Amino acid sequence: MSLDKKTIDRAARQMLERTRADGVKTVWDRLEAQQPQCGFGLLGICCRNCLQGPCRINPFGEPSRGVCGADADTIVARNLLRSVAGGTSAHVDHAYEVVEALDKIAKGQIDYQIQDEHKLKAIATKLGLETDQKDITTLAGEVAEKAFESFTNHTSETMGWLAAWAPQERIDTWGKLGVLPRNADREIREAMHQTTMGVDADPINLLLATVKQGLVDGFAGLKLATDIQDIIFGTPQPVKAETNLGVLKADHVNVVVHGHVPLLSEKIVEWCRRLEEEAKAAGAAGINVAGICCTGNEVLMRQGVPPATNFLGQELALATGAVDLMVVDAQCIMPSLINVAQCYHGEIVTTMPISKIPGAHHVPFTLEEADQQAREIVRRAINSFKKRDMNRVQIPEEKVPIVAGFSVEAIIGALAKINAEDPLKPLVESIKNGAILGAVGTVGCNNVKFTQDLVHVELVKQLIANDVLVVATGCSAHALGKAGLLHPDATKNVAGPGLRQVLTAVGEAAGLGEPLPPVLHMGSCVDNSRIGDLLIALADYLGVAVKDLPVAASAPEPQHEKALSIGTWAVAMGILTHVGLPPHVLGSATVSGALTGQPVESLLGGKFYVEADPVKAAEGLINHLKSKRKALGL
Ligand code: BF8
Ligand code: SF4
Repeated sequence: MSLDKKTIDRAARQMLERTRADGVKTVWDRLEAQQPQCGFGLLGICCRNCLQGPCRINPFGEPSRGVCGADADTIVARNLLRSVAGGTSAHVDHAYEVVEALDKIAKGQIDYQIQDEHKLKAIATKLGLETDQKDITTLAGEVAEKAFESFTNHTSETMGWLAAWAPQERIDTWGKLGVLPRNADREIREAMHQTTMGVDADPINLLLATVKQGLVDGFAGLKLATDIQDIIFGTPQPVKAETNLGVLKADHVNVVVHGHVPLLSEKIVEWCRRLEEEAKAAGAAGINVAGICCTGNEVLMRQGVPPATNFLGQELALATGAVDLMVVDAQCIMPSLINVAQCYHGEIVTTMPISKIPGAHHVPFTLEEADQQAREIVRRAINSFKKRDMNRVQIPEEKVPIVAGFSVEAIIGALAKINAEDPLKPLVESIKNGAILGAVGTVGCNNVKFTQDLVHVELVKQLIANDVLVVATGCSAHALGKAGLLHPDATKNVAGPGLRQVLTAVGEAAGLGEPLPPVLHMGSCVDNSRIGDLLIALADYLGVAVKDLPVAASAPEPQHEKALSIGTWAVAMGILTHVGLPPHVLGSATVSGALTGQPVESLLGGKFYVEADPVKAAEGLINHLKSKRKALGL
């Protein structure tokens, strides 16, 4: 495969030339080695759910049933439900950890603080808790208790975090379909039960259970994690930084945080700052910390830490020979990091009991001893710096300025500078008068089956040129940042005239001296909840349902099960959700037809839309926004 086919990122290309010259294998080589990938797996018609299997369905004839009699529809729907439950469990487990931290803060057991008391009170109020005359730690304990109930309880009532935040119209819709979740643990357990041998064979019933998982993901995963993280670490505000491998510094100790849960990365950032002098004593100019994947987004939003790269660049960061230590928690971490680090330099440190890699150094990170462990990890990085061979350091020059940190609170804050009484009005007016055609959230991963970042970037360029406001999270936000689209210059040079005029007016009113970027970086993948919050607020303001807004979602290069669970939540919210490639469902016309058309669209208002070509996808999304505008009489 030529380098041009592998990535559009120039820094990544430079590193790929290096790994090729050195004979170091990367994710692209391993994809090639996997060819041809199994057709049964791709179509989703392989079942390994019992020991009578594995069973494979012949898509062109016989056998049309597995040993137990399950047909392609059943097998595909079961596999999909398990994948979505996998993604959901990752987000819920993440959320659980931060709730546990809040609970321990309330009990005075750990050295983390509550940074946003205002948000704590707002959330407590929404949950129906009395906030007057309560001290902050008491209230934090009560909020944690409510959050725990959304994970586990012994009633059959609707999950509290959903009941408190979902619009009534949605709750009614989901109620009629019987998909309102009770609590996260029960629903995830039930999905495993429902899909085990000899339980559910009805593909539509299995799809409804998948929708339920999407709701667990959206409310007990994404929303709960974001809410509690904002309470503990602060609600993000716009911040300037730079991105791409050029943020690594040859003369500094380079520490990279990679993974998802900011409980670890925040402490690492803190200790990188505190141990500057030790690094200088070791001959470095200081300590430079950079991020990869979503924990990178978390510390970018709140600490201004520069993101080094996104999912597909993780091995290439090590190939610079300049990363002294990469510390990881969970999710999206390639086991291959060890081999690349062994060839170039750097130590990989794992930190979680559920996420170990042979060859990595393991420091069991706990909330109770977070400071000691973070200090130990940063000291290991300083030691590793001493062993670095400077002759083998090769850092690409690419680094691109970005603006990130657009929480809903930050967006409303900027809009309030135009209209303090009624902050949403300027945005809604701009949508109504057509200056802004609508909004698209681009989210999710890189997938090595695509040229890295290509679909994200080309799709978004088309959208903003056509006056579509884009909000972005996850590895999509990284891709757009590297391409210069998270910067005011892109408003001047790429955005259409209507969008440019609105973003310039808001930027000036907010005293920024420049326009807002045409793509608003809203955070990590769990922060997709921020997009949900914004849409709920907009729909409420307009007195319509979220499904009627001129908006859409897109995961241009999805790879992870989490992208599937997030996409399912978006569709359940009533949003058209574009994916650059379909999940493994094409072996069932019933399942793939339902997801991309009926009955999903008529039942929920949203559906999936599959298109690999970014220009065609942009066209499809723009047509969708126009049809929604028309239906609203705009
Ligand atoms: O949670 S976008 S590749 S890093 S799964 Fe993973 Fe996908 Fe990146 Fe973030 Ni999200
Ligand atoms: Fe085969 Fe049925 Fe067992 Fe699946 S559950 S492996 S289809 S016998």
